[in-house]
Amino acid sequence: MAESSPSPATDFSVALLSEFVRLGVQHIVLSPGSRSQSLALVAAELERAGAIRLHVRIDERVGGFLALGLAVESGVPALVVTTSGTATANLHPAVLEAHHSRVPMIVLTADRPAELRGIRANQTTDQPGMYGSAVRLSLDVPAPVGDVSETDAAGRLAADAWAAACGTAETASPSGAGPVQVNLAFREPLSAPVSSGGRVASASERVETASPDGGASTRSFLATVPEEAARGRLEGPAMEVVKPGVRTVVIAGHGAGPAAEQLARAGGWPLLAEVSSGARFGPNLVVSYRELLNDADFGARVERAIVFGHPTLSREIPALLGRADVESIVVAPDGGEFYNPGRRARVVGAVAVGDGIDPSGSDARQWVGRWVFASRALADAASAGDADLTAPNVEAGRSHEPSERLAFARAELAAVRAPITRRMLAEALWRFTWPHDRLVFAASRLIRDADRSVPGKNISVHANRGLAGIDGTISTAIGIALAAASSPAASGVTRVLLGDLALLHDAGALLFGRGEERPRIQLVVGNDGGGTIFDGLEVAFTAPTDALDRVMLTPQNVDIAALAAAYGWEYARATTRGELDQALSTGIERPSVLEVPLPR
Ligand SMILES: Cc1ncc(C[n+]2csc(CCOP(=O)(O)OP(=O)(O)O)c2C)c(N)n1
Ligand SMILES: [Mg+2]
Repeated sequence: MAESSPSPATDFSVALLSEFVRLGVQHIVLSPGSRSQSLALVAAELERAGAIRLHVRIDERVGGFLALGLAVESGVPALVVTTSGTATANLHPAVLEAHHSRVPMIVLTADRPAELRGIRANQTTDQPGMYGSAVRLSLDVPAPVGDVSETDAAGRLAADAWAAACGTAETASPSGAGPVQVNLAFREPLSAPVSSGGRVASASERVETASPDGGASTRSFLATVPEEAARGRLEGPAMEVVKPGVRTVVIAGHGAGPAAEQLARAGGWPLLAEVSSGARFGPNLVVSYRELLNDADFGARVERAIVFGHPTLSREIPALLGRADVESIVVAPDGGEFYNPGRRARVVGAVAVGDGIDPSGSDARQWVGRWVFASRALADAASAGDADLTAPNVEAGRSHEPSERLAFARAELAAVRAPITRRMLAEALWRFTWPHDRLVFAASRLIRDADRSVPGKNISVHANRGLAGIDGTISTAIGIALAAASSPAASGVTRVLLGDLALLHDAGALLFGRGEERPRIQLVVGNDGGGTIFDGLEVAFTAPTDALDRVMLTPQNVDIAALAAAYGWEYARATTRGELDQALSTGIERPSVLEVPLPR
C-alpha cells in the first residue's frame, strides 16, 4: 500500500481483502453493520474493480449458507463478512455444516477492540473462538493502528486463513477443508474513503496457488488452533490394495465422488450409491440396495464393504458395517473423522484392486450381475405397481383397431392426469436434470424417496448432509446457482427439491435486495402441510396422533403463492403428472417456485 488513509481499519481491510483476491477468492458475502464497514466498503470497491462478485444479505444465517453453496459449486472458499454481536452467532449453522461436510469457508467477524471488551459495551460479546472445534483455525486479530507492518501482516493472515480453510496448511487439522474464523477488531475511525488510500486488487492479480512468503512480522496474531479430535487421524495405509474375488460391496455415501464408481468397476463389485454421492451411475449401480441388503441371498452374503463419503440415508448401510462377519474398509483421504457406525472399520487413504482372481471370472461376475439384475427387477416391479408411472403402450396408439387406439388415448390421458406421488416427483426432477444443471435436495422424506428410486445418471447433485439440517437449503442452493452463473463452463438451471418446512425455515433466503443478482433457480416444494418424514418413524405408531401432529408434524397452511409473490418469485402449481412435466420443461429465467401438493 503506497499511501495510508486516515483509517487504519480501511488500510488493513484493503490489504487483507486484496490478498484474499490474489489467493483466489471469487465471492464475498456480507451483511450490513457498523463495525464491519471498512471490510464492506472495500468489498464494494473490489466488486467495482471486477475482482470479485459481492452478495449482500441482511440475514447472516442466509449469508453463511449462501457462502457454503458458493464454495460447493466453485470449489474455493467464499468470504463472509459480519458485524459484531448476534450477527456472528447467526453464522453458526452454516459453519457447522461446512465443518461436517468439509466445505471451505472464511468468516470475517468484526469486533470491538480490546479496551471495549468485557465492560458491557454495546453489541459486544465473546467472539474469539466462538465456533469451538467446528473451525480449522480461529484467529483473534487486534485492531490495526496504522503501523506500516500491518499490510504485510494482513497478507500473511489471509494466506494462513486460506490454507487452513482449503485444508492445505502444513499444520492442517486432519479434517480437510472447512471453516475458518478471523475475528477482526476495529477502532474508530471505522472507515475512510477507499480510493484515497490503498489500491484494491483487480481480478488479473489473482494467483492460482497461494504463495505466502515468510518475512518477520511486527504484529502478532493470537492464533488458537482447535484441539485435534482424538478420533481423527489415519490409522491404515495411505493406499490399501485389496484382493478381488471376495464378496464385496462398494458403498458411496454423500460426497463420495467418482472414485467409488471406478473402484466398483475395477473390482467387479456392486455399487450402492446414495443419490448425492456423485457416484450414482455406471453399470454396477444397485438402486434397490436397501431391499437387497435385507435379503439373505444378497446382504447376508456380503464379506467386505468399502465405504466412500458419508452415508446418511438408510439404516441398512450402518447395520451392514456393524456386522462382525463383514470386513469394513473406510476410505478417508483427509484422515479426519470418518464414518464408522460399527466402530470396527479400518480407515485408509485410498483403495486399489490387486492381482489375484480375475475380477471378470465367473464368481465375481455372478456376484455383481446378480445384484444389478435383482435391483432392476425390483425397480420394474415398483414402477409396475405404481400404475401412474407405467408408460402407455405406444404401439397401441398406431393400431388399425379403433378400440385399441381408444384404449391408448385413455391410458395416456390417465397418465397425464395422474396425481403426483413423491416417487414420481423425485423421478421427474431427476429426468429433467441435465449434466449442465444442478440438483439440490433438502433434508426431507423426498431425498429418501429419490434415493430409493432414481436410476443411474451422472449429474451434479448436492445436499447439506453434513448435519442434514432443514435450515439454509434455499440459501445454499442460491449460492450454488450464483457460483454456477459466474463460471464460464456451467450454464443450466439449479433445481431444489424441498419440503414445505424446509421452505418456510429458510423463507428469508427468498429476499433479493435491490440490485442483487437473481440466478436461474427453481424451488420445487413438495407441500404436505408439515414434516411428514416423522410419519415413517416408530413414534408415529406409539404416540397419540394429536400430540404427534402438534410437536412433530407441526402442521402449517401458509399461502406459498402469496409468499412467492411477496418476494418477487415466479410461482406455479402442479397437481397432475402432466402439469408437473410441463412446469419442469418450461425454461427458468428467473427465480421461481413450483408448488406440488402431496398427500400426507
Ligand atoms: C435445523 C433442523 N431442525 C430440525 C430438524 C429435524 N427435521 C428433519 S426433517 C424435518 C421436517 C421436514 O419437513 P418438510 O421440509 O416439510 O419435509 P417432509 O419430510 O415433510 O417432506 C425436521 C423438522 C432438522 N433436520 N434440522
Ligand atoms: Mg412436509
